[in-house]
Amino acid sequence: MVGPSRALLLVIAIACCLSSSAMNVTYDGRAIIIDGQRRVLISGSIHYARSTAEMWPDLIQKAKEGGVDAIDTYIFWNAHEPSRGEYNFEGNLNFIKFIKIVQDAGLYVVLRIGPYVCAEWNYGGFPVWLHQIPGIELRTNNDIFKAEMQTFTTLIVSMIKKEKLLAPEGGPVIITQIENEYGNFIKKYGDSGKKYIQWCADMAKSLNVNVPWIMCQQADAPSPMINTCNGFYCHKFKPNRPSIPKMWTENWTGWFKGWGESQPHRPVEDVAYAVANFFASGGTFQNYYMYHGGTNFGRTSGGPYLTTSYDYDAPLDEYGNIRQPKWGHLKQLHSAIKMMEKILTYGEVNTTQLGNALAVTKFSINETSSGCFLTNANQSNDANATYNGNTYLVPSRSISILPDCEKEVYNTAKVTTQTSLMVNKPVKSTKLSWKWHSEIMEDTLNGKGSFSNESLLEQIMTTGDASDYLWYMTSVTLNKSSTSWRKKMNLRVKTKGHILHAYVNNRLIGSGYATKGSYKFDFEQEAELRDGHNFITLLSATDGLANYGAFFDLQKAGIDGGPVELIGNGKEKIDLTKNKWSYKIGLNGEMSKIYLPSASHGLNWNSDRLPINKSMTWYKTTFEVPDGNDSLVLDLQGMGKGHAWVNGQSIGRYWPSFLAADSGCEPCDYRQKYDSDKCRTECGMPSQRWYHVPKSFTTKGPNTLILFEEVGGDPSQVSLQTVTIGTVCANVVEGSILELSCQGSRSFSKIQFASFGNPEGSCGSFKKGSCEAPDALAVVKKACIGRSNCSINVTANAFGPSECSDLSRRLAVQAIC
Ligand SMILES: *[C@@H]1O[C@H](CO)[C@@H](O)[C@H](O)[C@H]1NC(C)=O
Ligand SMILES: *[C@@H]1O[C@H](CO)[C@@H](O)[C@H](O)[C@H]1NC(C)=O
Ligand SMILES: *[C@@H]1O[C@H](CO)[C@@H](O)[C@H](O)[C@H]1NC(C)=O
Ligand SMILES: *[C@@H]1O[C@H](CO)[C@@H](O)[C@H](O)[C@H]1NC(C)=O
Ligand SMILES: *[C@@H]1O[C@H](CO)[C@@H](O)[C@H](O)[C@H]1NC(C)=O
Ligand SMILES: *[C@@H]1O[C@H](CO)[C@@H](O)[C@H](O)[C@H]1NC(C)=O
Ligand SMILES: *[C@@H]1O[C@H](CO)[C@@H](O)[C@H](O)[C@H]1NC(C)=O
Ligand SMILES: *[C@@H]1O[C@H](CO)[C@@H](O)[C@H](O)[C@H]1NC(C)=O
Ligand SMILES: *[C@@H]1O[C@H](CO)[C@@H](O)[C@H](O)[C@H]1NC(C)=O
Ligand SMILES: *[C@@H]1O[C@H](CO)[C@@H](O)[C@H](O)[C@H]1NC(C)=O
Ligand SMILES: *[C@@H]1O[C@H](CO)[C@@H](O)[C@H](O)[C@H]1NC(C)=O
Ligand SMILES: CC(=O)N[C@H]1CO[C@H](CO)[C@@H](O)[C@@H]1O
Repeated sequence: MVGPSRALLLVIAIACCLSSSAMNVTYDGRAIIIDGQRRVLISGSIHYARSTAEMWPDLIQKAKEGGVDAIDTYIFWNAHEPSRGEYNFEGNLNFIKFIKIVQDAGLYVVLRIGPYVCAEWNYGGFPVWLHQIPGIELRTNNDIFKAEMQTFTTLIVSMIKKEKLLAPEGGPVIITQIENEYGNFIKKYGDSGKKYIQWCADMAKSLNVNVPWIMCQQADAPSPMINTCNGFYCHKFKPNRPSIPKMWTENWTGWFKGWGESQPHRPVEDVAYAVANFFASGGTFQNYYMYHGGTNFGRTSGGPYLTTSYDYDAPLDEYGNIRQPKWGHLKQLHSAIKMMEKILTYGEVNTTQLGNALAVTKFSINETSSGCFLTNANQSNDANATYNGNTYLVPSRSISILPDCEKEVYNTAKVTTQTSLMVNKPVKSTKLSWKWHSEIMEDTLNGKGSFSNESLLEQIMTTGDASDYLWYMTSVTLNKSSTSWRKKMNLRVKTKGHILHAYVNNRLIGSGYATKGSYKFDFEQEAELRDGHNFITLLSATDGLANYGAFFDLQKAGIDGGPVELIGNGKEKIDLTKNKWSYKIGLNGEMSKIYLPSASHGLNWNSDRLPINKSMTWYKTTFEVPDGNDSLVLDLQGMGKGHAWVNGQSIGRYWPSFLAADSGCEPCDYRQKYDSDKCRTECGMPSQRWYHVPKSFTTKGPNTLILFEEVGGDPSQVSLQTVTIGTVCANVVEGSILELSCQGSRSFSKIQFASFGNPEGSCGSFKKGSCEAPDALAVVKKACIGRSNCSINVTANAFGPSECSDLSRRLAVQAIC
């Protein structure tokens, strides 16, 4: 065996000591200070549990290339401690490994321990067993809760200390967070809330992490906790003491989505404006929430009624692909801001109003070292700003960055990054062949449960969230000679949600769920009864537990107290509320894990006459994965509501039959102040049609896909698809360098449009303007066809003579990868 060479050893030694050199992280009123230097820090949220461990290196690398300095993540308590004292830090819950990958990439980590995290995550990250401890009250001055919170927080801190992941020990963790957005509701918790937040601060401090602790949305955060801002805009935010920096922990790059909602988008011009405005107004740390949103695998989505996709319209899409122009336009912004790091953190600031909502903000250290932001806050008018003898075109509601107060290197509304349109393509030769199996319900439809109670129980307390499903069963006996109206009565159920299926005498009579804005609803449906014994079986399902709001943890689910009544003849009533009720938690198929490929071997799956629109049915098929690196998705159009597994691993709940409302998709203008209802697309479409299948869930050989369909669907419409880059567009002004890329292995195959002059329209609908140079198409073809990326210097003489010399000329290109 040959030992490593001396040179190699030297390299290893350097690598070791560079990556493990201790850092001193403090702060003052201006910025986070690392080793004595005030810093401008750009951070991006990537939640390890919302992707797979195999995806992490690529996501983090793309974040780094996007100009991010730090990765921010929450810690998900209920994922790590599913039962009290039983921990799971494996697979995509191995947050230590995640932090080490971030460290290896040379980035910092912002660790938001919470352990309440909100995050549209099931129950805000709390384990449901916490709620079941007698005497406990969550997020308030309750000793039982505080003891549990301290135990878990201490465990996490001890794990990162053991691995020397805190900055002073040579690790990447520079900031830690306790609690989360408690300030939004502290008043509701009264005096106990104040005591609790003081306790949080003291407890956190006692953990001696020796990096700054933050509390977001907590105006009264006790020293030394730094209060930080969350929101779409944070330029007006002021920290609660002059000795702490202005930090923005959640800048929402987009928004999350509920079942039945259209697709949210936040225009990149608006994100960039908000970020530039934040730095122009003295901010020095900002985090994108999310930089990569990812997927709520399993039953991890919060709720009720939040989709499995947590894409968030983030710079990296759900599958980890670069979303353009968002990623690239923000990358350019980061580089412009970074050019001014010293000036922004040490300079004096002076803002001068130029009229008409136009202003210049100048940061200067001395006569020769200064940087400027030119802000046009006017929402309707572009402006020619004259400053220091130069004129700058500042579009409506945008900010230009002049790192030397002279040369504009960036404007938030002048997007020069390419637009990439992703396309989903069915994988050829994957006609799926299905087998099926009905959920076995002989027990529950005949009233046989596993325990009983005299009252209608609350669902979450009863199931401990071991399953989405709880069966409520009772019976009613009709006397012989019942009058005819007694044979047709309406079953009426008052439920706290989230979904209800009602069976009478083995027959499904109907289903219901709450419409937008609520989770409670009343169910009423006609039921046919018979003389003698009648079985009433109600299946209640949750769809993600509440994660946000004061006392969200007390939000109830299920039939909880009812009433459950039979109404006949308009007014006659049989009240079943006080009946003896029998219960069963979960589905038989779920409890026997028939979604595991191994477990399903022994089962007698039917392969004949594939049932369509049949509720409570398991479907099974196999598929092969195509070669290549394109993301894989399942198109579940045609299915109703249920859950999907690939090779036994959950890819989440599905509900494509839940359509978004038809209205609310008005054209989007970045100049109007953004809120999450603006800039929606896909109105009237399934709120989630495509479901991510991570590559690491699949193998080379046949893969097993199992669906549990709750309400009825048509699996013959299901297909496996790849997500790849389709059309790429760009529209840049003369004097720029046009860069186009297929963002992967593919090459440009076709240039659909190229015009240098005054082209009109946008990606997908470009048109020639009144004039153009003759050679544009030929030049672009020559530069790009057959290449995976190309760059063109957009100058007048590159494209031949043109008659539009007195216009400001642009090159518009549309190409196919
Ligand atoms: C860390 O930096 C602060 C101020 O920047 C300084 O007061 C302190 O002594 C430093 N601590 C160490 C351990 O170097
Ligand atoms: C701020 O800038 C304006 C315009 O350049 C100048 O008149 C003013 O004196 C400056 N104020 C300070 C405090 O430097
Ligand atoms: C925006 O510009 C228009 C046209 O110059 C002007 O009428 C309007 O008052 C400006 N708005 C603001 C907020 O300055
Ligand atoms: C101005 O500040 C910069 C940055 O701190 C420094 O490099 C430069 O020497 C200073 N110039 C003068 C004239 O003081
Ligand atoms: C800015 O100046 C240019 C060149 O003089 C002119 O063409 C353009 O219309 C002006 N734009 C605005 C908004 O005033
Ligand atoms: C019924 O449920 C309640 C609430 O969980 C419980 O306190 C009670 O002991 C139960 N009754 C029986 C007979 O199990
Ligand atoms: C059936 O008759 C019995 C005895 O008369 C009575 O107690 C019971 O309430 C009746 N059931 C219904 C559903 O009316
Ligand atoms: C299944 O249900 C859908 C929606 O209710 C309906 O449009 C479709 O015709 C049904 N298909 C079959 C085969 O019954
Ligand atoms: C897939 O990606 C890997 C790593 O980026 C690369 O080495 C490989 O060539 C790619 N394969 C294909 C088929 O594009
Ligand atoms: C651009 O393509 C060339 C080959 O055509 C390749 O060597 C280079 O790595 C690519 N650059 C990027 C950023 O993808
Ligand atoms: C682009 O072309 C201009 C004019 O010919 C030239 O001055 C400039 O250096 C070129 N830029 C690059 C990156 O090639
Ligand atoms: C106040 C508010 O809306 N907070 C939200 C901020 O964004 C995070 C992540 O999307 C949510 O968890 C909070 O509810």
